[in-house]
Amino acid sequence: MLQTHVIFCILMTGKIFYTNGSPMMLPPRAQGLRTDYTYTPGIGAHKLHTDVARWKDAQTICEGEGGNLATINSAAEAEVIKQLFRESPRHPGSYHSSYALIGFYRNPQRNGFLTVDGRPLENSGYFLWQPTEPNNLYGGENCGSVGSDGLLNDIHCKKKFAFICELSDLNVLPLS
Ligand SMILES: [Ca+2]
Ligand SMILES: [Ca+2]
Repeated sequence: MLQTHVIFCILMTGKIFYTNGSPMMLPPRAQGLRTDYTYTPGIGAHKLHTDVARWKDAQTICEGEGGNLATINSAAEAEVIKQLFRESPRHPGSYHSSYALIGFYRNPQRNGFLTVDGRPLENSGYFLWQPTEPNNLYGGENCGSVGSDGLLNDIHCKKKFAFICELSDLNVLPLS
């Protein structure tokens, strides 16, 4: 019976949902989770906002949802993000719909980039750039983005793009 229920959930949702790293076979609503995020076992909870914003405003919106602009920590997480682009390819008002803002920025003190938790981007587990990036085009590309190809690009902080939020582990737990 349990097995039947599990298969039913996978067929209905296309995803296996989880909290706290443990398998969970009920959809987010039944677990008190936000339903506007995509939950991927072992990777995290992500949402592609197609209502465009500047990087700083995007980070504020993500914080309001209990997370941050996303940090990509693995090639598997990049695949999750590529899928979000496939599901929502059009971002009205975006400077470029092939990009979404994520949680890294140019280190103001030194060369290189930091993730939103203040650590070097190189420590995130994933730092594959698009060819010729980061190029700091016109000298003002101090904010981080990911392309629909799952590769990184530095872009201008004042231009508006779609953006990807990621919930921290604690905020993936059911609301009490
Ligand atoms: Ca992540
Ligand atoms: Ca660039």
